[in-house]
Amino acid sequence: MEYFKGIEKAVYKGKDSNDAFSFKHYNASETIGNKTMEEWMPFAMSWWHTLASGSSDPFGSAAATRPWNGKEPLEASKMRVEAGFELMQKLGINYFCFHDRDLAPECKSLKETNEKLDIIIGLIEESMNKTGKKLLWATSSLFTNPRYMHGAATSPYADVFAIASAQTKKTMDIAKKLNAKGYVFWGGREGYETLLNTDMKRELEHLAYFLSMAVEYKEKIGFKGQFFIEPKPKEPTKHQYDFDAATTLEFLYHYKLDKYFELNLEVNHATLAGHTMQHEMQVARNHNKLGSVDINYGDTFLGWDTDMFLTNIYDAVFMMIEVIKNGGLKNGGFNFDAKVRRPSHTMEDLVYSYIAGMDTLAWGLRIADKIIRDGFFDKFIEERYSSYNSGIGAKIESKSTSFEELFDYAINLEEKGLPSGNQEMLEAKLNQFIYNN
Ligand code: XLS
Ligand code: NI
Ligand code: NI
Repeated sequence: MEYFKGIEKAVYKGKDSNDAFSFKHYNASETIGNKTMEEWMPFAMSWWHTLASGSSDPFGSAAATRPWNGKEPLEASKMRVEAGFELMQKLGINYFCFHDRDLAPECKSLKETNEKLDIIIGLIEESMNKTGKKLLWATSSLFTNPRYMHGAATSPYADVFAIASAQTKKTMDIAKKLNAKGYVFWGGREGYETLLNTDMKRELEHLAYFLSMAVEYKEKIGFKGQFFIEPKPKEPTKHQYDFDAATTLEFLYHYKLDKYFELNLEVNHATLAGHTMQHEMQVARNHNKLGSVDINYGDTFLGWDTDMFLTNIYDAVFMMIEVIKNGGLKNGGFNFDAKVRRPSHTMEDLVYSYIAGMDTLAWGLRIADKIIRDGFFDKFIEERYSSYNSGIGAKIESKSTSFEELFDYAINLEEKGLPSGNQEMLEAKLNQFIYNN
């Protein structure tokens, strides 16, 4: 059956095209710098937002018009596999990502759940072989089932920790079987609501032990994919332990897990943490930990994870600058952790939204490449720090001075006043790069 009826494979038609089903900027085989667009941006479809959720929210049931609505759950799961692969084909998206629980219905026992899951994994494997589509990363949903209400690896209850581990082991087996490029740990409910009932230190010890067992198991089964942690500061819990890039890195260093993990950063999570995505990406890049990106953005008027398809060109430019400077996302990709707005309920809307997101990033890539090749901002920054290139500055830079020497230097110093930061001039220049191209 055809799920996206009458929609052809989307092609690049250039920026003046009026065809909403075509790409205006994303031209997969076009070379930008030393890679094709497709190589710079390994796009991935998120199973949960695209196929599973159906646009339910806390105030209403699933509103999306989908061919599997009302079908028996396992039958609906099978239809989603077909629809997902058709969508990837039509969009020219090469990868997908899922939580175990997006794929198949959860049953009364773990055993029965796993049996149903295996049926769907079989179908996915067949479709992968047929189409050449690949699994960017898999993850376990350790937050949907009510048993995880107090956390999973940070639950105060040992049996819950055990079930979370069993579920993760199974999803890692699946990741290995499907040859996933990576595996994501997002601490869905690894956090707390109040310290009145929480032993934070103990919970963090448990979380670290859980991750170290995952590392051990990965080696045992020979799973070659990259492990990622996805930071998020809040939602669903009030305080999540993997708050942001810096907090997550500190946790990894503290528990000597840094060698095994990179970060999977999400735009809307950065905003919730009070950072820009560029800040998060630069923190990660400075530690050589910029692994993968969950691509979406948040509504500036709403304080939760709205997970919108990214259509903001400024965000795209800042992000792609980081990606180019990182030499690409070596082990990761751009996963559209994004959902259509609830009133955008049709199958066509799914296609429109992916095209909008892919095009925005592609446009951002073109501009970022021009900015970097031009060197205007890099030169400005270089010049701004040039007092560290000679004299006393060079001694500071090479860490070969002392408080005494700096005291003697400063005591007779005649302060000459400082240059401007020129922020507004720089912002106008950025606009010029964006709109004159
Ligand atoms: C939720 C997270 C989640 C992860 C995968 O906010 O973004 O979707 O990406 O569990
Ligand atoms: Ni995410
Ligand atoms: Ni999110």
